[in-house]
Amino acid sequence: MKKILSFLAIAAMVIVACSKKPTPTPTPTPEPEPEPEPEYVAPITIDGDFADWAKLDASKVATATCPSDPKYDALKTLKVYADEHYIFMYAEFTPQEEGAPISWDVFMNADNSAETGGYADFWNEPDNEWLFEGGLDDWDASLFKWWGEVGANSWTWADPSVDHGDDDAWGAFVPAAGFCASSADLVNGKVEFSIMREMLEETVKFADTFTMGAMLSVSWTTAGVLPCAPITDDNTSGIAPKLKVTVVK
Ligand SMILES: [Ca+2]
Ligand SMILES: [Ca+2]
Repeated sequence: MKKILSFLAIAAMVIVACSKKPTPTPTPTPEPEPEPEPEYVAPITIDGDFADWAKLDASKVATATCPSDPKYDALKTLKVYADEHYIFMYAEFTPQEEGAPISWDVFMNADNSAETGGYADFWNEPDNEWLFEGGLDDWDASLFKWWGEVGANSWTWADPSVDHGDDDAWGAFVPAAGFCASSADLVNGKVEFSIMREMLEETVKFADTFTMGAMLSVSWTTAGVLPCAPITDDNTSGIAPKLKVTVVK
């Protein structure tokens, strides 16, 4: 009888122990922390210190250099680095006096299409739908739109049916508003530029690869052009294809 009672007592203890077994609380699956968007850091600062250019991946920098026997020799080197936020340019040119009146024109076939734009002149392709123009050492440039026939070669960068002047920024499609910048060392012939894409994103549509050419003028006279080719009997104007730039993403 005592054995039976002991057995019942043990059985009761087991039942109590089993009944007291805590129900495990399910561990909530942790929500994955969203990866923060990496903050964009501009690879080039427009500050007149050109050391940042040496830090770029050279394979992603489009470069044109002046050959021997060019038609215009003042522009020696043009480098372009484009990402989704900016178009950056670096140029070396014949040293100038402080305050020299130099202008910097950039002709862009931004959409990389011959179905839009015009103005070949120094280059092979009349497909530029945009011109950025401003003073080289303070390149708060204005944006001019191609108004001519597609593929025509003329200086038709404003509505030809309207008289233009200072009061309408000479017909600029987007007058200077801080979307372009530069920092120049005229005496040593070096300059860096930027175009802020965001301020023009509704206007200028850049293809992943686009083409462009640049012209440096002193006192409104062309002094340097890149890209360019050597003058030969077959190419007396040193005309070349424009520089092909691929946007780094
Ligand atoms: Ca810099
Ligand atoms: Ca075009």
